Amino acid sequence: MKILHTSDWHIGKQLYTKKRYDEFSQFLDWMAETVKSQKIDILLISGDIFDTTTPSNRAGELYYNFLHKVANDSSCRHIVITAGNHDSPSFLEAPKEILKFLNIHIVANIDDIESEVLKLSVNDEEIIICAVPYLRDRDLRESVLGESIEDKEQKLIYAISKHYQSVAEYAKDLQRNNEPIIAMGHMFVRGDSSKIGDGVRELYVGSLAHVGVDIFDECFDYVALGHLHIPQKVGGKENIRYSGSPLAMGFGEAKQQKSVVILDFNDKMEITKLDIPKFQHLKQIKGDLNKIEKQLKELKELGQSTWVEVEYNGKEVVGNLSAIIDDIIKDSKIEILRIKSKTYKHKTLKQTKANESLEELDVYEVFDKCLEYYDVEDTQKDGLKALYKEVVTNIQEDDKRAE
Ligand SMILES: [Mn+2]
Repeated sequence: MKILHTSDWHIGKQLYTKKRYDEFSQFLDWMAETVKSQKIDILLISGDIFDTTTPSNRAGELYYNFLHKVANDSSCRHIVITAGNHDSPSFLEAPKEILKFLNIHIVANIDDIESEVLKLSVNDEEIIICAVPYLRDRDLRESVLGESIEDKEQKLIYAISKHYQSVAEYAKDLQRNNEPIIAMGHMFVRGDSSKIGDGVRELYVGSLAHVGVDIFDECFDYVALGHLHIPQKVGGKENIRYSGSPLAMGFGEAKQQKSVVILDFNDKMEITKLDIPKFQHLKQIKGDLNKIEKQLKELKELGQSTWVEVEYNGKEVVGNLSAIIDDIIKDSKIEILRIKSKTYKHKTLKQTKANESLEELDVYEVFDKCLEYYDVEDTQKDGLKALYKEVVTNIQEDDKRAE
């Protein structure tokens, strides 16, 4: 039996104002082809299928076409999809009953343990999948007025580990012939190899509990995690992994080799990583004017279609930076998606370039500007930023589709 583990597709994700449907479409074709050529029996997608709780029609179309293609034209017997923190549980679950006919199993809510634990058969073999979606604080426990952030986090960690324990017990009860058990999850699990600066951590983890790798029962042969975008094992364990996102979700991820995990259950489980091709070159260029010019010229020589983010950090103020850059990249396949300037940022709250708009700033940058505007003391900034992050996360998690 062969299983493919992937996560964090974020279909519909834009880079600044640039839409990426071509890339998503090429990736989904690659994925459908891989499922077929690798003779995958079960496909596991551990959350964050879509980038927002209200995906566009185009994003939805890509997703359903993919599901149809795999269900219709491959050896794949089952697809198991769980919701991540970016997904709308009600949007994912709306077609649940009809998708069941195609052996596509959607778990986005934690109604009861029974619906999270699936016993799937492939030919004459069986396997148990504990399809645990992203666990929201409000789904797990009642909040208590006046509790501190630390209190809240401690209780959440306890509730998450209790949930995984009940799922494990239920799975063990279902076991008849020592069938393998796989758990899925979408969360931040503390281990040694998680790197700071993987993008996700700073953006979303602020208000997510950091559970330890010990919450997973020994009965799990493999834990298929989603949420972090860098492929990695957790706590040095071969069988507890983040598959990582298939596309670079920001310029910070441009250098990473993206991959999926393939599990082959014969006598014992074999784990391999399969690299995903890059469908669009992204490049982050940083430095003073000289460095930026040099790197852009080198990139132009390569002649590849490349999307670029430029970060100017020279000392002197260059008023016509974007004109200089436009001149260098003239007649090339380079597109500049954004020019950031550290130099200006700290000097003024005015627009850093003429066409900078609120749309191009992310919500955190707007808040930073606000803190500067009101001359907030440095000592207060971190606390305020943490609270702000929590508010933003709660808004992102609000299920706009539910009603
Ligand atoms: Mn996530």
